[in-house]
Amino acid sequence: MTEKKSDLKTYAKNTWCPGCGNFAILNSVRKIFSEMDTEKLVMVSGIGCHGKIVDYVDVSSFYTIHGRVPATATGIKLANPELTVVGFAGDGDAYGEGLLHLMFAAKRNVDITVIIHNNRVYGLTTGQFTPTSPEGFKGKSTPRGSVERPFNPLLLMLDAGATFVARSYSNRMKNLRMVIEKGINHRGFSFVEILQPCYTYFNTYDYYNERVYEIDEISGREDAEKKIREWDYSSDSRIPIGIFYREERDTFEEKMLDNLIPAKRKRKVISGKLLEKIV
Ligand SMILES: Cc1ncc(C[n+]2csc(CCOP(=O)(O)OP(=O)(O)O)c2C)c(N)n1
Ligand code: SF4
Ligand SMILES: [Mg+2]
Repeated sequence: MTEKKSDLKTYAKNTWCPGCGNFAILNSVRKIFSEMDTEKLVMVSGIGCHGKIVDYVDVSSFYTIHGRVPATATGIKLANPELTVVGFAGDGDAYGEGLLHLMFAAKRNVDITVIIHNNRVYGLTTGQFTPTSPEGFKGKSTPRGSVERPFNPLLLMLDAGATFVARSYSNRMKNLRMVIEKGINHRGFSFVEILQPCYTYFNTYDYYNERVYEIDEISGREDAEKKIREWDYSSDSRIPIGIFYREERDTFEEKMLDNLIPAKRKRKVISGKLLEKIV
């Protein structure tokens, strides 16, 4: 049965700070999901302010442990490939605690989407630096400024084998919706990073508003890499947003499962007596 719900709001009280970039992501996601068959949708979230998004959208969801969004989403997709699985992870969550999970999901080309709420700070734990905080970032754990250079997650994803690599900015609503929608519709592993200012611990609105610009979709890996390298998460250069890379490739579950749907497989019913014997 096809199920469509109109606004997808829930009873949960929203506890994000006023001005948080997460609101724009939430609104886009609600709009996109309300056009889809919500019965076949599953949201998976990590731990952090971003993770609360699953409380605010009336769709089946799984609140997983820190950094394990790609692993949990992969498990759900493998159990039932008929589901559309969309993960929501933080930058600390996906690039810190769970980086290898993210890279292996990209390598396998599982047909899931992972949306990163990249505020470049640990928001929920009140302002520590993350792998994409700029050099010199002053926060709770780096009061004199971080001495580490950030890495570029889009480059990592391209190299790991993601077949859809995109970035958007929460303050560019049209682009945000377009990129998320195309990421979800892509067959294969979709990596969508959203620059999402944390109003309270790292207010980057002015910085992004001055630098962000939209690109036309790029064709070819070399040009994608060149464009991705334009901004290194520290420099004062312009910041491209849009779809950098898209490729068609067989998915992990297509190759592994050969049209089998494990969730629909008949299981042997264990009788009470047998169970007693086992126990
Ligand atoms: C294994 C593990 N380490 C640390 C924590 C504590 N912790 C909870 S949320 C969080 C930071 C989350 O930051 P991020 O993923 O960037 O999400 P944001 O709050 O910025 O949305 C940390 C370190 C935890 N829950 N589990
Ligand atoms: S701490 Fe930052 S990321 Fe978390 S809700 Fe507040 S503004 Fe948003
Ligand atoms: Mg964060």
